[in-house]
Amino acid sequence: MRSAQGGAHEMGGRHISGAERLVVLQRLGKITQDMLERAFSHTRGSADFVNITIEAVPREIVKPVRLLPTRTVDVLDFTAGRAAAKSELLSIGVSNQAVERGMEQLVKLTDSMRGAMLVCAKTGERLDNTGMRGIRVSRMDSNDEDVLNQWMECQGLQGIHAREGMILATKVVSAPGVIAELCWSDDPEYVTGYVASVKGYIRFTKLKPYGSSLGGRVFFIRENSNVAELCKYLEKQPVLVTVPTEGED
Ligand code: WAQ
Ligand code: MG
Ligand code: MG
Ligand code: MG
Repeated sequence: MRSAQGGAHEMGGRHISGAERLVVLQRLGKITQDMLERAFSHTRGSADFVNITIEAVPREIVKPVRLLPTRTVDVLDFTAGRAAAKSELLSIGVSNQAVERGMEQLVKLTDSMRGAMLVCAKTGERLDNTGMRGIRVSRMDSNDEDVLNQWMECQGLQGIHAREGMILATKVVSAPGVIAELCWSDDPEYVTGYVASVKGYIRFTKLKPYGSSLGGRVFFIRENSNVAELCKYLEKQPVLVTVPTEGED
């Protein structure tokens, strides 16, 4: 689902929200209904354009991927949060120049993108050519909603933002060539963001000022990656995120 205000995205409408699920046929009605409600009662404003696309996915091509381990870092304010996020990115192996340029490209956005920016983890150069649209990751979900809810409760996590963030980040980090992701929401009330990599999903309690409608995502990509292959994986490869059961993690 993608929704906008002031007409469709491609007609210059302002991005309101998006969501993607991977579910069994029986849940389609309920989930479509939930998506509609979300589009019309979003904190970024009410949508006047909604596009819902439904496609069948052959079960054989669905790839299971284990949920990233999660940790939360409490920070005083967004300045401290961004500094801590930068340190985390450096420790993962993103170059200093790429961290600075990647963060700068996110901070200087004046409007919401629908998708993410692909940025070279060495030079910080933008690698996709989708401008303000960005690359939208799709076809991912948890393999068992109840198990995920239980797991989140045990971790002291709650809410749709964390849930969707973890699922998206787990798929993104599993993609060929992705080294790390940096994200904060464009929903004005949601200030917690994260850095994800094979090391885990690291949440920082503040990565932007409260009330700001500016957010986005940067995927840091290994130098010389095949960008077309990567985009195909991010946009098309169905992924079901599995929650580690006791004794496994
Ligand atoms: N694919 C690529 N980029 C996306 C996608 C997607 N499926 N969904 C959102 N984005 C980009 C896009 O530029 C949005 O404007 C931006 O990210 C923010 O999206 O508590 O809610 O859905 O664990 O507002 C982080 C959760 C929540 C932290 C992030 O982002 C936590 C969030 P939002
Ligand atoms: Mg979202
Ligand atoms: Mg990877
Ligand atoms: Mg949003």
